[in-house]
Amino acid sequence: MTADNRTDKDRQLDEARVGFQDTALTTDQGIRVDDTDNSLKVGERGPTLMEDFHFREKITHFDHERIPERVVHARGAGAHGYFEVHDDSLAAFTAARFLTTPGLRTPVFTRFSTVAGSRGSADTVRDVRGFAVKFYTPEGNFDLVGNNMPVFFIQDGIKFPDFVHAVKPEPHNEIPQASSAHDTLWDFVQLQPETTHMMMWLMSDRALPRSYRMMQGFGVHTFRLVNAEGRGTFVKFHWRPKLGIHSLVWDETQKIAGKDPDFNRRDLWEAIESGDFPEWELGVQLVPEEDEHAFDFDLLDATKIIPEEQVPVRPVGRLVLDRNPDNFFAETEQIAFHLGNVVPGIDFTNDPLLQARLFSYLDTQLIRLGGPNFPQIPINRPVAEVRNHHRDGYHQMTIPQGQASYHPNSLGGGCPAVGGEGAYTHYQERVDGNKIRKRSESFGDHYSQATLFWNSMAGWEKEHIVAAFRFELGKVVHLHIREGVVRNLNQVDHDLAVMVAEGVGVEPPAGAAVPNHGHGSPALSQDHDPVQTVATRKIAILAADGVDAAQVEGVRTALTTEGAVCEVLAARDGAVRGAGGEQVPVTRALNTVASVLYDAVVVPGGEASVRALSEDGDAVHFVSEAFKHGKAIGALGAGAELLEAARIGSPPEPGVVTGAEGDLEGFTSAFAAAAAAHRHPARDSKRIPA
Ligand code: HDE
Repeated sequence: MTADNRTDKDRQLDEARVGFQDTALTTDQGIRVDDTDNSLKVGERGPTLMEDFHFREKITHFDHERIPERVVHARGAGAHGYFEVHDDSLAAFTAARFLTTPGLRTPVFTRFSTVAGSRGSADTVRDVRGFAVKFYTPEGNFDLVGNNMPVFFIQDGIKFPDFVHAVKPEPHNEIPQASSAHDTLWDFVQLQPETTHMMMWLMSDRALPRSYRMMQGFGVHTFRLVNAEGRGTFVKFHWRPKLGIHSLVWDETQKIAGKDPDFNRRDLWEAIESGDFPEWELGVQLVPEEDEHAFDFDLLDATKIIPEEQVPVRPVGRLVLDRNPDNFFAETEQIAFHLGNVVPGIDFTNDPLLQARLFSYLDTQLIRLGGPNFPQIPINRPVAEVRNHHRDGYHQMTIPQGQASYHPNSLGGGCPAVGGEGAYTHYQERVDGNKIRKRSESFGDHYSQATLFWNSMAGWEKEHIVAAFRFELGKVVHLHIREGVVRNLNQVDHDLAVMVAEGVGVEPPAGAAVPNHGHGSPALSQDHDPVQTVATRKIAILAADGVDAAQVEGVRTALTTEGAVCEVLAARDGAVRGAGGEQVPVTRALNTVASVLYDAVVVPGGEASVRALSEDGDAVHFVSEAFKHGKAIGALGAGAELLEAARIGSPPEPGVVTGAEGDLEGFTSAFAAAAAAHRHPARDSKRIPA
């Protein structure tokens, strides 16, 4: 971030930032320390003395370094940035200034997360991803605490502890870590059919994002916008990534979890460090209040989407993440999101999941961050002024002046004053009813939208969903649980249920429970209108001594110009010798990486190089595995021999691009197009032993 586009939040954080350049080591009391490597002892070999205050302070602080991890969404990564609205057209619907003031740059901090795994778990597990954005608006903080899937597992928040207990590692042996493939989760799922729609999303590739920068975000619930006249409009929030929506494949994710458990976190960090600032478009679906009951589902039911074909997503503004945190704990770990943080112009609905969340976030943060003053932690502080009568508590960081800490008061001149311009007023909604523990009948259909999702998938997406169900249920020990899930799936689609049943040793259902309604929503498919670009894609160039240095350079220059990130990989680090004796610098040694960490691979020519690579099991495996995962593979001239060694040269397969020695330009443009397509699922890859 350059000096002139610093946000108000950034300037505020300066007050808390501490540098260490050219400083001396001190105790917490500011006393300079003469030795931090040897404790104070009686004699050189003697016992340590209690009076060694530096030793005691150092150890005590260390002993207390850990705070509880988040009960869900413990594993996350975050970044600073800003939000800018395109125009003032939402002013008819909301009074929120950050949504209606063009030119206003609202600082944000965004945290992405997995849900089930603990803080040290791998990034690429099958899971929902959290997508939480804190907007530091001039009217106070607004938190949009969403996920990368538009629906949720349950309809009423009172079920949340049950759901989370079921998905987390099992209580007797704390197995498995960060995985839904176990008995308790699927037991809950089979008995709680409202989970069906979300389970379709979770079994789809949406649960395996290639990058946080390439996933959608959703507010999930129906919220309410309220305009200056107090008129309400229902709203669903959407985030759309500029780089398109792209996923990994399951085999790849499992391998990445070992090769680089920080894969998504690293990707976000590196993109921002290299100036490829991740960007999303905020969109809204607006529903007039009079249309509340115009749908065949309930707007208050968080297991339902509003199909985009029914209510289009209207673009609102852009979110850009352009600065990594200075300190993970101080910022990413201590940030506290809360659905209840709203600004004038945004309000809630009676969605019972939303209502429960309104209680939970503040409650959990009181224990996680150790008391009621956590809003004073730098990353949580609003840029708007904070003045109230809250006092005392652990870690009070301000020095409230004056005698009056109550309202009304005369001793403080009546201040801080209540009301006035910009004060939040709750939307006035008339509600009548008896107290009752009951689910509304309008929440009763658990299958139609699961079917809608299934019907909307491309062929390869359906294959991945079936494979995911087979994998997950294959890990479930109790047969009756597998059977229960298949029974539910037969309510979604008969073919789906049969395909899953056949893979997991369950008797396939004889006939459809209900006929498939046949409707789809094209926008739900990742195949729908995909964004195709090589920008920020990681491309491996395999080389050994004797490589054609001009080709390496030509490929690298062409792809880098289009925004790709190219790395030369060889058996050893340093450099390889080009065919003409040139030094070709190596970015990484093959033993430190793997094909799963790249989006595409190129094998340049140079006979000696290709011969050496063809005899190197790691290089051959690299190419085979990239093929298996549907990645673009390019070979120039003699490079094609490595494809033969990997058994993928012929017959021609989608996304495998070969080029003649002299046709660098034709090759790079065909290869770039293949890499931009992200993956080529229509390949015969089952035969590949990788
Ligand atoms: Fe959360 N959720 N949640 N959740 N949630 C938390 O708050 C909860 C739900 C979401 O990066 C917790 O500070 C309940 C839906 C995100 O810090 C906790 C229910 C959606 C994050 C909590 C839900 C979310 C959380 C744990 C059902 C998507 C991480 C630590 C009624 C719209 C935010 C914390 C971050 C975190 C409760 C359901 C998103 C326990 C009770 C639906 C992105 O308060």
